Formats: sequence, structure tokens, C-alpha cells
Amino acid sequence: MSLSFLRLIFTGAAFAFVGAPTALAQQKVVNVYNWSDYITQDALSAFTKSTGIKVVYDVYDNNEVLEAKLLAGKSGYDVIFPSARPFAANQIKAGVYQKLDRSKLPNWKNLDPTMMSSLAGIDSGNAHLVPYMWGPTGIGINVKKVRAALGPTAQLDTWKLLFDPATSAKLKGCGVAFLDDDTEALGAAFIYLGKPAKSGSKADLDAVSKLFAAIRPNVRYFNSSRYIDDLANGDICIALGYSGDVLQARDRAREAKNGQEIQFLIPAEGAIRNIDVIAIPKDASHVAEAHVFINFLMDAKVIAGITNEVRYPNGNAASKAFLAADVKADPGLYPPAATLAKMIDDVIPATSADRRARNRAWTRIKSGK
Ligand code: N2P
Repeated sequence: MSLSFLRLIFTGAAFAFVGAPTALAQQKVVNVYNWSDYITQDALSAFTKSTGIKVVYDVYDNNEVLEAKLLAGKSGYDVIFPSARPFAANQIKAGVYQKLDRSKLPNWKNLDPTMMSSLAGIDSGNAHLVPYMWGPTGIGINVKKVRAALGPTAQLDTWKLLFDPATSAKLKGCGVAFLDDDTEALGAAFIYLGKPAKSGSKADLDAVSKLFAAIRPNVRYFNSSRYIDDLANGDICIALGYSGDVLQARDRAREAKNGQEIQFLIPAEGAIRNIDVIAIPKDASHVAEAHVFINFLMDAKVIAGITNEVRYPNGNAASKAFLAADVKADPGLYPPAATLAKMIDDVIPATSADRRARNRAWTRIKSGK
């Protein structure tokens, strides 16, 4: 089943593997809230088949939506998938998660030690978070359309494509999209301007707002999920996008044989990389089932199967043995060392005032005012 179909059935309505209504009363349940286009139906079906636990699955495409529900409390979710920085880092401080019970997570041994030590920086002793997928945010392009607009020799792996006003104006006609994600979009603009990606200073936010004002008329929309299909179908030609999402767009265009050639580029100036993690809210109702679900996702074969489809590298070292050859060879998933060296992990604003200032700037930028 295609991932786009999965998103349709997952969006809004809860998704469940159901038995007869009478059986439902006794059936164990886990309520999962994850990013769209970030799992396979095979994994969910296999989980219910092997454990008898029904998955009620719901999706979002924006950390702020998840954070608002978590901070309000009683979200109703048992397993959630925030981005580590700055989100899970702040949420741990706010006390919205419970500690994981490692005796219920025998697959813990499969996790990648490098990733665990990175996460320990925001989650002391790795008490609350399990790494899920990670990846850089870069540029998704429709190669032929962008070459037609900019000429055959234009450099493509540069933030200039999105932030240089003259270049952006040339791409307006074939469609420019941005993630609705201030960590990533402001961060990318700051990298382009040679400023710290996490900056929240007034001078830097003024500079970045001015930059966005110059390109804002060329931006068709700010949205963090719609661009996958739009890139795949040729409805937009360039997007600030999460790595695996752009690679899924590439795969969807190939499957559809529609002649659109989509490429993911990590800009030479550097790019933000984020880890998305798995956690259990403090007030979850199905804590035992949540641990069974998380342990299932830590199974090397299961998580490799998900990576092979959603095209994000995972945080499970043991899964490497089960990755598809084309996934292992794809620089969009596993970039060369020189590219990795330029990746930026430090995206936590210095103060909560900085974080609020960034949020306000981002809201103004999107509204075009
Ligand atoms: C999945 C997007 C997840 C990446 N569609 C966000 N870090």
C-alpha cells in the first residue's frame, strides 16, 4: 500500500485494526501520535498480529501541534514522536514525559551508541527518549524544471536557490514551497546569512525577516506535508524539505512514471540535522502497551523495514544488516563524511525569550506582514 494512501487513512480519523465490536472491550490498545509519512502499514499490521494490541494511529506534520497537546495535558496519546531539539528537550524540562522502564525494552541493546550519547545531552541518562529516525533538512528540487528556470550550469546545492531574491523570483513560476517549521526555515535562512541557526537576537531576527520579506511574494505556501505529493506530481519545483520526505517524493514520481525527476540536496553551506525520538507522555493510559510498541519499533528488522520505505536513517545500529542496498548507497540518507561534518545539531535557542521571539517572527513572516 502506498504511503500517500496510508496518510489519507491515518489523517483525522483514528486508524485501527479492529475485531468484532464485542471483542473490542477486552482488546488491548495503544494510542500512537506520529508524523505523517513516517511509518509503514506493514509494521503496524505485524505489531497487532504478533501482540494482539490494537493501534489507534493519528498523525501531525508539525512539532508545535504536538507540543500544544502535550502541554495542555490529557492528550490521550500513549506514544509520541517529537523532534529532539528544541522540542523534546523543552518538554522533558516541562515534565510531560514518564521515565522509560528498560526492563520492558529488551531491544534497547540495538540502539546506536553515538545517537544515545547525543540524546543524553538533552535527556540525562537516556531516561525518557528512544531515537526513531533522523535526517538533515535540505532542498527538494524538480531537476528539469529548476534547470529550465535557472539555466543548465546553475549551482543547485546552495541555499541561494531559496533565499537569493533574484533566484527565487525565477523559480516562482514553477512553484516554491517552505516547511512550516521555524526551527528549520529560520535556521536555514540564518545559515545562508552566516548567522547561528539557533539565533533569537533582535538584530538577527530583523535580518532574517527582511530576507523573507524579499522572497515572500515568490512562496506559494508554508506547509510540512503537502510538498511531498506536489513535488512528485510536478506542481511545485522546489521546497525546503525534510530529507526522507523529498526522497519519498522522488520514489512516488518514479512509481508513477510521470517523468518528474526529484532530487534531495544538502546545501554546501551546511544544514540542520535533527533526531526524532519516541516517548511516553506522563499521563498515558496504556503504559504497558506503549512499552510493547516501542520495543517492537526497536526490533532491528522492523525498523529497517520502515527506513527502507520512508527513506529516513534510523537510530538503531543493529538494523544496518537489514537495510536495502539502495538505501545504504543513497547519499540523501547516508551523506559523505565531508557533508556530515557540516551538519548543525545545535538548534536550541539560548533562552525561552529567544524561542518566543523566533515564534513571533515566524508567524509574521508567514503572514507576509
Ligand atoms: C515526516 C517528517 C519527519 C521529519 N514526514 C521531521 N523531523
